[in-house]
Amino acid sequence: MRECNRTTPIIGSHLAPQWASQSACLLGTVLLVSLAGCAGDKSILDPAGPAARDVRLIWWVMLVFATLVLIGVTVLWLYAFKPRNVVRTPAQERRIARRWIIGGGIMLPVASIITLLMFGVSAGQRMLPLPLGEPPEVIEVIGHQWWWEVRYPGAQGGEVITANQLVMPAGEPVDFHVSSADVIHAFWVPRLGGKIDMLPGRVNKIRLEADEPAVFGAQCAELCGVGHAHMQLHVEAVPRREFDAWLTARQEVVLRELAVADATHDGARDAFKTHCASCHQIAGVSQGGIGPTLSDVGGRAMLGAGVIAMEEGAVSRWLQHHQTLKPSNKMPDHGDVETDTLDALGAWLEALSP
Ligand code: HEC
Ligand SMILES: [Cu+2]
Repeated sequence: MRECNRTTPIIGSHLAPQWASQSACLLGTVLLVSLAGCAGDKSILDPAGPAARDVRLIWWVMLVFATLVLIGVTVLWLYAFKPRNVVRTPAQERRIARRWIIGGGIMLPVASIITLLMFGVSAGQRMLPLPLGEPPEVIEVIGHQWWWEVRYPGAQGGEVITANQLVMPAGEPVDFHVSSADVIHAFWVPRLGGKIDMLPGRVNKIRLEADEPAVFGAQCAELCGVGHAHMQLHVEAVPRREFDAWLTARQEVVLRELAVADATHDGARDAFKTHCASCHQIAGVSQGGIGPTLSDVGGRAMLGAGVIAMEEGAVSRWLQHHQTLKPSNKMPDHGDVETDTLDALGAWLEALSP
């Protein structure tokens, strides 16, 4: 930062006021900081699938194009200030003005937009769920304030429903059918492709593919209320065989068995029926549909749509502090439930891991 405060002339010694060097430094700092966004599990600049590579190409094309336009406009703007001693007739003035309007105001934007459209349309085409020889896996994602419901209607042995985690097969296209249970959300896995709006009462479709098994970050990309920033989704692409096994482990019959098998959790199950069953579904125990299903909650990587990592004691911690961890989320505070009961509930729910 010391460098930044020096009044090093940048443009030309007598022309460079202090603000010029300072703004250059500020710009440099902003650019450096934004470079930090180039890596990581939510970076569009680090694509992990065909659709995302198209998005990155558009990003670079637009960056280069916009930079050229900026330079061009700046040069013209400086040129306009050049002192000159020409006298023109009003007719000449009008002709020059007309040229600028037609060239700079009509032809330049039309050419720019057509060039960008050529890239945009071909990239968009690739994300469309067009018919394929072999129909792809369909995964339904439904946005809720502020969590994700994920359904696998094509699973062998019956539909599988989970929440706040998305497991998909790697190395093959997957069609995502997205919608919303309340307000508008947007489904976005930056390393796999473009975002798509999740609208109540409508199903939007996007085709994404992960080249290889990996874990990706995803984020709701449409401001949907106070919990919007805390609406993240853990996405995991796994080999096809692992994916099928994962689904089999989440069949209703398996989950039912899991939920009622262990007699040491009888107390927790009863407490659940009293305090939680109206909002949460657990196979074989309850049918509540307001909050995320908890049938397989112990197997999730994160709780609260990305708020805390799942580890021993995490569910109990969530139950006691969820309004601090994720302010204003739609689960009521459990201040009226004894801490011991919440601990017992936590231990039972963590055991629900197929
Ligand atoms: C009024 C409805 C309601 C009641 C009652 C309720 N919950 Fe919730 N619960 C929710 C909602 C909504 C969420 C999602 C919060 C979020 O992440 O924004 C949630 C989230 C959770 C989660 C996190 C799941 C995940 O994948 O992130 C757990 C665990 C949980 N609830 C357990 C319980 C337990 C145990 C009880 C009873 C003591 C309970 N809930 C009572 C509505 C409710
Ligand atoms: Cu949102």
